[in-house]
Amino acid sequence: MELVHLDAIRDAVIAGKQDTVKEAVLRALEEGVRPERLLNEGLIPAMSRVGALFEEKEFFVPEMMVAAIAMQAGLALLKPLLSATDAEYVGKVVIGTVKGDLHDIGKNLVGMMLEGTGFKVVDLGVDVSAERFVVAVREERPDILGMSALLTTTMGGMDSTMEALEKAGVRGAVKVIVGGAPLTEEYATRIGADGYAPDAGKATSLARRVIGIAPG
Ligand code: B1M
Repeated sequence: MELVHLDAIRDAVIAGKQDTVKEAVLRALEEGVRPERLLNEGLIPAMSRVGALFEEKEFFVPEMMVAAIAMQAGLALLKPLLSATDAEYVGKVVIGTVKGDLHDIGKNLVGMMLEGTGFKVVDLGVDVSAERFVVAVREERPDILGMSALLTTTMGGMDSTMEALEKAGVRGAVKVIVGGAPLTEEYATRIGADGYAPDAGKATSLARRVIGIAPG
């Protein structure tokens, strides 16, 4: 039965039918399917399929866009369940998607999971310049700065931000973690970040680790 729900969610996201996604998510929750399962086996794989269809030129930007909107409609229903927490406050994270990059689903998920494990999250949104990251570090005084990039053409924004943090004299005041599909551990090391996480779950353990807290 769970598989039927997961298939329905995936198909509706790929077809960009947000009302159908919402109905399918609510029905699955009512029937006791765990929100993590709906996310990891329904919503996220649907986006991978959309990416593949885009590469195969079956989908173009508009289809990718409506699928993203449908995915976010489902995610909004899961958010209160995924980020609900009685976890103790452990620290503050400023997060954003780098300059030139409008992809925010992964970044939002990471923020949501961090909130669920006791972090206060200040989300700067998308298309965030190096200068804006620096200002946020100065003003918010976070424990961690998190940067996301989904494009090979924008990931260099992380490098520029690292340089800007150094130049502004605030690099030592904050731990930096990075993630996003085109990134690698090697890239993170090369730009001098404190850590890289391939997914939202690993981002939460990484965040705790870089500030010296045991995994939650
Ligand atoms: Co775009 N897009 N897109 N897109 N898009 C990709 C990324 C692409 C891989 C598709 C493809 O070709 N297969 C490709 C990039 C190729 C490359 O650079 N290597 C691509 C392209 C080319 C483009 C445009 C250039 C297309 C065009 O205009 N011709 C354009 C660029 C716009 C811009 O940003 N300036 C574009 C536009 C868009 C939309 C706006 C239509 C839409 C985004 C809507 C939105 O985000 N609000 C979109 C979408 C939806 C995608 C795909 C299909 C899905 C992305 C997604 O949401 N995945 C994507 C294909 C794919 O990823 N397979 C694609 C689900 C999400 C949960 O995963 O974001 O990877 P992800 O996040 C994960 C991890 O990466 C990690 O944890 C997350 C959760 O587990 N993570 C972190 C992410 N950030 C992290 C930060 C951390 C730690 C972990 O610490 C701080």
